[in-house]
Amino acid sequence: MQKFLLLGWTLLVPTMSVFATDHLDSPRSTLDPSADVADLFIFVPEQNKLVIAMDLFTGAGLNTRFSDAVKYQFRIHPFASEKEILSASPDKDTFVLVECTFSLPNEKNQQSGSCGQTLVTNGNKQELTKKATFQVGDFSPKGQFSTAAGLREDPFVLNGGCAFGFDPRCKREPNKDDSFEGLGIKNALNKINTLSIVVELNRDQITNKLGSNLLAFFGEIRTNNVAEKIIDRMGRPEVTNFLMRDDSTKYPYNQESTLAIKQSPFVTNYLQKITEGIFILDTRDQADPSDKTQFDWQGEDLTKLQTLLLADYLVIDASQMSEFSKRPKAGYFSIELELINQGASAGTKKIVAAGGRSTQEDEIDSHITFLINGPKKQVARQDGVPKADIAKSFPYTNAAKKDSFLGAKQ
Ligand SMILES: [Ca+2]
Ligand SMILES: [Ca+2]
Ligand SMILES: [Ca+2]
Repeated sequence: MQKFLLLGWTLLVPTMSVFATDHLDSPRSTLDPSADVADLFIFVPEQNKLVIAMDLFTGAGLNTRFSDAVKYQFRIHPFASEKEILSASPDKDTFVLVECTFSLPNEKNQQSGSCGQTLVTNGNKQELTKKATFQVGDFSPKGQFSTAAGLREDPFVLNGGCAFGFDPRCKREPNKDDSFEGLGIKNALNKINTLSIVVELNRDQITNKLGSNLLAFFGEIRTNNVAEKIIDRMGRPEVTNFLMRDDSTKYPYNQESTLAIKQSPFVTNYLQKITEGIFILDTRDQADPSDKTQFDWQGEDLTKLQTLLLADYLVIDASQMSEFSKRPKAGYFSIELELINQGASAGTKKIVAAGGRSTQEDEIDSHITFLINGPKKQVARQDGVPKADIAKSFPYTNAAKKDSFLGAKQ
């Protein structure tokens, strides 16, 4: 019996670990999944709105609540120009901090939350808006600075077998679009809920205060005390679970300071793991995966890709509307790819891509497309799971599934 239970657990754990883009990847957050960032979003749904959102606790039950022991933080730093995007050097000393905290749930398991917005300039803080307070679970829009948090359906869709190619049905041809229609490829996150925090910011206020439309964005979970120790952090999707993979690398990486990563004593190890992860996907469309001459990521392009992935934040041009596209051309990594393809002239031309990452986007498709294809190939890559329709207005995600397979047990 015990053997059977152990087998069940070892089968479950690897499956859970690919359930979301940053899930179960730091020791503290593994013990307290409500302090585990699973996904992060930033997008411009309409003029003068900048939406930021964070998902936590993939597989949350109907009674799961936020932690009252941590601060949920969003950080938005400006880039002076396109050049600083490629060199991974946003302004470290000026940023907008959106910080959310939650009360201890009462005897009826009700919980309230509050989010504040601050401009930080060389350590000086200026409140941008009065703190928003709300009841967890109330997702009604509230006008300017709409803020909500609670259980939602996970907007992330994935089939790992097709994304990574260990399902033989999903063999990829080098120069042909993937077509896995009719194969019955299933979403591994079907009926999974997450805890979600969503905040609608005044875009013009943010970009005016920061003096730029080009923004770096990341989320952090910090202890709710003066030490403010980082428990988990996230910027780009899949850096830890898909690129780094092993816990001995993911755990310290998740507790690093995002903008000081180049100074980390472990930076060589992080880069080595990221590079191994790049080639696992890049070789997926090769006849001979060991033939290095067939790699699509080579030379200077590869160096730029390594620098950008290590700089673990999302990049957005907030002057542009985010295209709610199901095809990966306008969302995640689109600005970075455009800059890589500009080669030596990078940073001298205005970029066309909008960047960011919206809840509408099929992130896995974006992710495997640029890693398998390299910077040049124009082939549509996918994992065979189409993105479901996601709400296009506040709170930009769908209501929680009441029949989630993890149910109301947590
Ligand atoms: Ca995480
Ligand atoms: Ca390739
Ligand atoms: Ca997909």
